[in-house]
Amino acid sequence: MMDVVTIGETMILLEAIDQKPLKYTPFLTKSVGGAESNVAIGLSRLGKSTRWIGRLGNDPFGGMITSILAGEGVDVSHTQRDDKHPTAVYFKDNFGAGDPDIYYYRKGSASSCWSPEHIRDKWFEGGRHLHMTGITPALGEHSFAFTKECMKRARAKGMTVSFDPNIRFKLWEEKKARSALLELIPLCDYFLPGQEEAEFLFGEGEAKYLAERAIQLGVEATVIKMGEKGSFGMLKNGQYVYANPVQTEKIVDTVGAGDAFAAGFLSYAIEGLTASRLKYAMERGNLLGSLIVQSKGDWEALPVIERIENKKVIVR
Ligand code: KDG
Repeated sequence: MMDVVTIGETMILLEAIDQKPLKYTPFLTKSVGGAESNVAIGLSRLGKSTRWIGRLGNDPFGGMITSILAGEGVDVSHTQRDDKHPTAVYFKDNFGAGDPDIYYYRKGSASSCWSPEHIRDKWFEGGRHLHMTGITPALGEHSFAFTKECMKRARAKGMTVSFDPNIRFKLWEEKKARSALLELIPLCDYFLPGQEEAEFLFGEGEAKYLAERAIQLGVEATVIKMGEKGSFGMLKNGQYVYANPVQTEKIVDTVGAGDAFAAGFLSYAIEGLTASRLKYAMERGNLLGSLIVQSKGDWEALPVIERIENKKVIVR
């Protein structure tokens, strides 16, 4: 049994080692980042079995990504390598206040060529839950059809599905993004937008209104992530709960906060949700979100289970 399967693009991440802006720094450090693999690592560190499926170039960067993920205990055995298209790269400029600026070099990458013909039934074999995000449908010409088909196939195999819209306006136009995401939401069980993303999709409103709109689209549960205000969750039967935020001492890098939330949330949600379990799941999501923003890196600071259960502080 594989607890969680995630599918998406993981890239090489380059950012300054020093405190200088990207334009001036002579020193870059090389790491990896990808919304879906960040979630897989988070869940693996919480003791869940995870599989990440990506399409990478047949280059040293693809090799670096699979090595790191395998080292984190994530199954990468179904990941595809492409001889003709490279592994994507992105730069993070974390200079100054607020969210870092992101620069993508991913057009024509191996994952942006994804289409439904690449899907294999064995990806879902023994899987319990599939997690995908709105980054994948934004990548290329056929990647919307690819995402839709993955979600449908997982459900046909009896898996539950979660979907984080992860809207990246650098990757697609607003109109296209809205209509595509609204078409994908009904194919998931757990929908996990940030408040701004939910407002982009459903119009401005309070968290309760936004959650009701998602539930009307047929999902089992939805959680509206509100950053420093915590999170608001609703079940299909209309029961709703609020989870307090976890105080953060300092915010260093906000990239990966949503993925950390998803990992914490799913570590409970994959066992099924009642109102009280929904609250626990959201509290764990809030905790992981607050931990990840306090240091550099999209996933490196994700905790191992012993750490959050207060047994011992262990950093892998
Ligand atoms: O959610 C964090 C991701 O945005 C980051 O790891 C890189 O996948 C990424 C993307 O597409 O921005």
